[in-house]
Amino acid sequence: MSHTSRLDAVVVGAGFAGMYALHRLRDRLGLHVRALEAGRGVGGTWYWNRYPGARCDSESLYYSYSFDEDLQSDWTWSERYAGQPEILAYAEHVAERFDLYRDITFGTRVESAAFDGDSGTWQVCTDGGERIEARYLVTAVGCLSAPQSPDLPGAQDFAGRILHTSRWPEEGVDLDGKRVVIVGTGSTGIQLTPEVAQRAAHTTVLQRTANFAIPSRNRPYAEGEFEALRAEYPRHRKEALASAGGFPLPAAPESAEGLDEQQRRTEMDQRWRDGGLVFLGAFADALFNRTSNEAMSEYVRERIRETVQDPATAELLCPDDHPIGSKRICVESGYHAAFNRDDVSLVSVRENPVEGFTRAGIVAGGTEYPADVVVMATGFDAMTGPYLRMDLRGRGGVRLADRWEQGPRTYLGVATAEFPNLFMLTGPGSPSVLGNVMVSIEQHVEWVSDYIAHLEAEGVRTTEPEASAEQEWTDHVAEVASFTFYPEGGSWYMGDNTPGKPRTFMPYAAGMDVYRQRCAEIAEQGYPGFAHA
Ligand code: NA7
Repeated sequence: MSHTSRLDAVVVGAGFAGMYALHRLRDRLGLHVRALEAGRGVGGTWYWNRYPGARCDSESLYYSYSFDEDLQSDWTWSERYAGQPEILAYAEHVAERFDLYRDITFGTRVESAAFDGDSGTWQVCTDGGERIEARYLVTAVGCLSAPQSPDLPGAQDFAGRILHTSRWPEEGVDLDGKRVVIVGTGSTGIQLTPEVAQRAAHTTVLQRTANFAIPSRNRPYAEGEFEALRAEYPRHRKEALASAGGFPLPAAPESAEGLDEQQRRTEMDQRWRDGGLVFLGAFADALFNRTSNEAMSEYVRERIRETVQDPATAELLCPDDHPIGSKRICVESGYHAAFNRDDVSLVSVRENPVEGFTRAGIVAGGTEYPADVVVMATGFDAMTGPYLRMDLRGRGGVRLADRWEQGPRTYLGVATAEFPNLFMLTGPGSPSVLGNVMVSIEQHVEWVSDYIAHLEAEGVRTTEPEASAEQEWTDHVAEVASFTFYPEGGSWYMGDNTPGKPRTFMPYAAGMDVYRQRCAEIAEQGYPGFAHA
């Protein structure tokens, strides 16, 4: 039976963005707030992505909330790059510590939300039949939360199990002695493969595009090591805030141009030894200078050839169709080396696409690959997917799907015209996915909640971006991307991985530091670009 609840704000999602938004709006602003979460627990990405090997590619030191001194000084990370169980435990710890559970409704998906102009409220409908009326709608739906798999015929005939990595069962999957086929070699497939290889009788990886992957150099912190780092949190946090990607990079030469072979090599060796995403910072112009980018791309290919014993397999693993960094760079722990095992094979499906299932396995290019388990590590309808899978309607019933038909349009990535009092956290047009998302999340939540406090204080009933401000920001996001190699990537950043999706670069590529500064100026100037009613 349906009933209507009345709130000040609905937060959609209880991942790191939703949890902090709930805390801030409820405990700082004193609003009546509830978070609605499709999962049965908090953690968002880290709740859903339980596949073996799931791990953060931002360092633990920077991948946590900084807003509460006691919280950050109490929590101890055990590894340089935290794994999914530890991050999920952290999310649960935060939820308990800030008493968030009492205002989160789990197992509840928002099916639609429509703005009612007469009452100036959002009418939110859930799959449980609940209707909620709220003045503010805050979407904390994540950027990579709408999983996608190719629509392949024959799935119902397949005798084995088909899994998507982001819907990995909580109780785990028995892979021991099984024949496993993995489809997809993005960050997820690259993390998953060495873990599966250790357990399966045979692992077959179906690769459409070879990706650049940098060794993580993950390791447990030595005794006292994290405590020593933690003691310097003020400095680390400050450096993270001042950086473009939400974590500091060692100083780098401006360009590979002008450096001789040995100098280039020294820079890249150092970063290769450090591991992780810092490799991309070897030359400051890596994302817009061909010489720098090609030097780095070739360096990675050389390392792959050194690691992988079979030359044909090594060549297949060498990315050759996009500049390094134009697709999200991957961080690996034993991925390339896994192909030295006799029980792991790599198949290129670039020319021989995956076609469908038979009773015994999966077929690509006319060849059947027998399997007990097929894992789709095929990614997400990124950034806009979570929005467009809800039926969102703004003023006068306008559909978000129609407004965004040619690609997402936002002002600062947090709001979109004709959708009053809708605030998006890590929305398209924000820099969140181009680095350490935690830093973006805190900035978004604080900026949005400060803005809501301002609206409340001024007695403003509704706000939405002016069409011209939205246009300017949308053009600016595209223009910044056009100076980089990002549009060449064939990536989820561009919507390339989702059939029928318009091709636009969705994140803001000027850097989190630049973005933060711009948002701060807008707040200081009294929020120009927003129309208040
Ligand atoms: P990604 O990075 O989108 O990777 C998905 C992979 O799946 C990628 O290798 C795709 O190849 C491949 N794919 C997708 N559809 C197919 C079909 N039909 N056939 C063969 N291969 C296919 O998703 P991830 O989950 O790995 O990572 C997402 C983000 O999470 C990551 O960037 C980090 O930020 C964390 P393609 O490259 O499109 O040719």
